Formats: sequence, structure tokens, C-alpha cells
Amino acid sequence: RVEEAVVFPAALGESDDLGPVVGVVMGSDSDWPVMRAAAVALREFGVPIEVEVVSAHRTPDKMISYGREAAARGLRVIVAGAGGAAHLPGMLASVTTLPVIGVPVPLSTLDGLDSLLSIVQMPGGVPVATVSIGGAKNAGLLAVRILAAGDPTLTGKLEAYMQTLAQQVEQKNAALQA
Ligand code: RP5
Repeated sequence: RVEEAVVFPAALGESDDLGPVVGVVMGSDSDWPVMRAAAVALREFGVPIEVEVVSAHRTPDKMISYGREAAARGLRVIVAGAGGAAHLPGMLASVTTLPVIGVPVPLSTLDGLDSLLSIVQMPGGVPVATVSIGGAKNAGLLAVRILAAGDPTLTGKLEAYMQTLAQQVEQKNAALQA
């Protein structure tokens, strides 16, 4: 576990010159195999990120200070993944004004349905944008879209990405006709 944790930045390529603008956090390093897809998606769009284990239950003080300090440190979006009693995304949303995207991480018991319900049922006034069970890639892409709303360069990259998706469908259609 610890060995996996220390290779987070190395696994994702070069370090960032700019400070991170998206925090990818998770309740345990055991969530990393799922959460990695969010980090990869953000990196592919050139978004500077940081990756951190922040546990709502094992490191509650760290969780609160992470949420409280995130905006002042320059973060603009938080992607938070957790499994089981998945309180991390909601608790972060309760102590920051930043948009928080929650990723329900599937565990071996209950297949992630418990994680989904823990994250999605937020009380009125404290929103968390919840993606599908294990949907870390879309969480990363949603963070890119949030940032792109004020960034024409990033919007252009998203348009190109969406054209690629459409082309891939047409290529598969052509293969079906062959
Ligand atoms: C949650 O407990 C974590 O997000 C993780 O999904 C789950 C299990 O954690 P470990 O026992 O594998 O560290 O807080």
C-alpha cells in the first residue's frame, strides 16, 4: 500500500510548474486503482493536479483543514473518491465553497451501492456532483469541463476530444458494414 502511495506523482508524468488547480483525494490508498482514471483524464488535458489520501474517519482533522484551505491554496475543483461509508466528498463540500465531485468507489461487499448512496444523498444546501460507481474518468472530465467554462483553450481541447469520440463511433460503424 505505502509503495503504491509514494508513486502517485511518478505514475502520472512530469511535475507541474503551476500549482495544482484540482485536488484528487481519496479515503484510502486502496481507492487509487479506481481514482487513477480521474488523475489520468485531468493530466491528458494538461490540468495541474495534486493527489492525496485524506480519510474522513482516520484523519478527520486533516480532512477539515484540507477542505478549508483548498481554495486559498489555488484549487478550483476537488474530486473526492471513497468507498463504503463514503463521507469524504460530503464532508469536504461542507467546509469549502469549491465544487466537489464525488466518486463512489466499489468495495468487495455491496459492489459500491453503499458508496453511491453515501455520496449522492446530500442534504439541501451542500451539493456534491456524484458520478457513477467507479466513474473516476468522468469525474476527471467533469472537473475539466468546470474549468473550461472560463478557459477558451481548455474548451477547444474538450471540443477536439468530443470530435474524437464521434469519430471512434463512426469507425466502428464502418467496421460493422465491412
Ligand atoms: C474508505 O474505506 C476508503 O475510501 C476505502 O474505500 C475504504 C476501505 O479503506 P481501506 O480499509 O482499504 O484502507 O474510507
